[in-house]
Order: sequence, then C-alpha cells, then structure tokens
Amino acid sequence: MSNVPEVALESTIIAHGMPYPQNVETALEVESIVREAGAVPKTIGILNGQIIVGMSPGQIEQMGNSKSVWKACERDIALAVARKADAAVTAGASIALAARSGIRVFVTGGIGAVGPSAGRDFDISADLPAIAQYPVLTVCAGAKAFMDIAATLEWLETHRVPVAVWRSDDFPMFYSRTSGIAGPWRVDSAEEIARAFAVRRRMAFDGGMLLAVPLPEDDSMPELTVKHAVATAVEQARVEGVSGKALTPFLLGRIREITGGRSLQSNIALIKNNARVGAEVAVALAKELSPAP
Ligand code: PSU
Ligand code: MN
Repeated sequence: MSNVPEVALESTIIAHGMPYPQNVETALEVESIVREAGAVPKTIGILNGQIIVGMSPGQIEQMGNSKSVWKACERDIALAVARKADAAVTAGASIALAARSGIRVFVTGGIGAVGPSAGRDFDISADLPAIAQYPVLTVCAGAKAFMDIAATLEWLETHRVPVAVWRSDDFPMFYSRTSGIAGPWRVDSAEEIARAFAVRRRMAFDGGMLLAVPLPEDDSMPELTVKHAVATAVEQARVEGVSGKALTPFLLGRIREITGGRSLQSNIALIKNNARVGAEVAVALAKELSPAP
C-alpha cells in the first residue's frame, strides 16, 4: 500500500446509471475534482476481459458510449474476465477490486441497499456485503431513494459497518438531504473520519466504513417530487416484471424521464460533491497512515 492518496471510482454509474454523453462528461469531471483536491482518481472497469484500475479518458469514453457493456457485480468479475467481456463494475465490485490494489477510499453516487420488499424477494444489493467485508471507506450520498433506508441501516449495524454522516445528524437520501432517519454518527471533518478509519485498521478490524454526504441544498429535489417519481417507477417495474440487476438501471432511467431530467442534474451534482469530500478524506487518510518521521 502506498501513501499516495488514491480514490477509486466505479463504472456502472457511467455505463448504466446515466445517459451518454452526460455520463462520460461527469466521469471525467469527477476525476478532475479528485485531482484538484490532491488525490489520484482510479476509475475501475473491465475491457476485453482486462481489469483496469485507472481507466484512461479514451477507455471511459468507450465504456460510456457502448451498448454492449455488462453490469458486473462482484460475483460476475471472474466470468467477465474469463469471457474477455467489456463490463462496468458496480460499487461492490469496485470496492473488492480497490481493496486488492490497496486503495482505501471509494466514491460513488448512491449505494445499492436493502430493497423495499427484501422481506419477500431477498433483494439486498451486493454493495452492502462488499462495504462490510473489504477495508475500504465508501463515500456516497446515502442509499438510492427507492430503497428501504431504515432496513439498510439495520443491515449495516448487524454487519458491523460504522456509518457516518457528513456534517449532518440525518441520514441522507440520494436526491434529498434528509431521509427523516437519524444517522448513527456525525462527522464534521475529513481528519475525523480518516482518524477513525485508521484506528479501525490499526486494531485489525476487518471491513470498511460508510460515509454518507448529503447533496447540496440547491441540487436536491422536493420530497414530494421524489416520492411520486419513485412510486410511479417502482410500479412500472412491477408491471413490466423488471427485477435483478436490471432493476436499478430501469428505475434510475424512469425517474429521470418522470422528473424531466431533474434527477439526472441531482445525480451529477451529488457524485461531484462526493468526489470533493472523498478526495479530502483520502488526503487526510494518507497522512494518518504514513509512518511517523
Ligand atoms: N450510484 C449512482 N448511479 C448508479 C449506481 C450508483 O449514482 O448507477 C450503481 C452502482 O454501481 C451500484 C449499483 O453498485 O448502481 C447498484 O445496483 P444494484 O441495486 O443492482 O445492486
Ligand atoms: Mn438488487
């Protein structure tokens, strides 16, 4: 592990989370934000069966502008490599690959979480066990608005994941600053969360941590707009029988159409904001983990 501050970034948000060309523009801007804050961005993806940790702008363009890119969660990585496929990696898959490269901070938009009917259909995103298992600090804007936030926080508690909220007492939700549910822990500086992560490493506790960053007020959407869009999209998914890994991209796309593109603006703003905070945390963490002179 080096002490150069690095920030891992995922590619499913590029290939399946946003339309072209905003997806590629956003991915490149997110990388610039990380660099400006003094860290090295490493966008992760699989092209022609090669795992790439640190994609070039050309590779990001290729990933964002192709219709035949898989969505690979962690279990799909081996198959994608064996079949020499092009695959975007989810948050959970990126965390697994980041950990293998010694990268300690990962930034995404909204994590996958416990689905609203998980009690019946067992829909729990593979992002959660990856966050729990690997020694990586995940920075997100909360769980996606169509998830069960309370159940997600329960899952994270059971699986021993420290959950912190950036400068707020309330756990945020993708598209809104609050969910009405208190966050387990509030942090007010990058140094504070970096120190906590370093302590966890020194104590040899396995696993990661989650930092949820509320999106900026000006970029958030009115609660009723979100509720209506989510309910409509979820109902359409049910009627059309969309499930499994296709569900999240379907819902993101439908919510974007229903809100007339407003949700895409929020999504772009929140991932950039997360990148700013994540890079700051990576810089603080590199200092924490560097050996005393
Ligand atoms: N954050 C975004 N947009 C996205 C995602 C995250 O702002 O598209 C992706 C991430 O790759 C995450 C995935 O891992 O959605 C969750 O998919 P699922 O619910 O199928 O686990
Ligand atoms: Mn799912």
